[in-house]
Amino acid sequence: MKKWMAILTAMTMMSASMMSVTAAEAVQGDVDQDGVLTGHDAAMVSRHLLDDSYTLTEEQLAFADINEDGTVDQTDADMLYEVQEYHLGDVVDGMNDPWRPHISDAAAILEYYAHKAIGKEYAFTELQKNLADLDLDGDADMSDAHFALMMYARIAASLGIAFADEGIYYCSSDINSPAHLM
Ligand SMILES: [Ca+2]
Ligand SMILES: [Ca+2]
Ligand SMILES: [Ca+2]
Ligand SMILES: [Ca+2]
Repeated sequence: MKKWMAILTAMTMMSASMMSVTAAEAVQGDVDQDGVLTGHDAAMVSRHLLDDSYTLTEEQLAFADINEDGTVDQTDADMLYEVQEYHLGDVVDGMNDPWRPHISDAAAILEYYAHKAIGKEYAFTELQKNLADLDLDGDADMSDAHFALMMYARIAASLGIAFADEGIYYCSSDINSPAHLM
């Protein structure tokens, strides 16, 4: 009987410690739940605030409140952008300061898309898949590669990604959007 109690107690303690590990791993601000605070998280919050056609889920909103003041607003988007470890589109090789994908990032997105199109695996991590999803539609494909190339071209022409300076951390092909990029 004592032995059973000991085993039960050990099991209870084990599951309790497993639960606390899970809780500790949940990082506030990690909206896409890939374990890293990135430009993708900042872009999701930014777009939620500025684009009526885009809404975060209740669970995502709970993570979006990075300063934990009970509301999700521009302060959260700005803070997330400040603390991000990787910029949106920076899928490979760094080169991410200021915010810009390099041509190697666009190439990696295209390779990922090409492999997926013919049903082959391509070794992108969850983090890379999120960073590759520049248009925030949940998948990395041609339109994301297009955005990455456009950003690269703008930087090459010294045009910059102006709207990032105005607290807008996503890009859009919608001509009426404040984040319009073409
Ligand atoms: Ca994240
Ligand atoms: Ca907040
Ligand atoms: Ca890069
Ligand atoms: Ca996409």
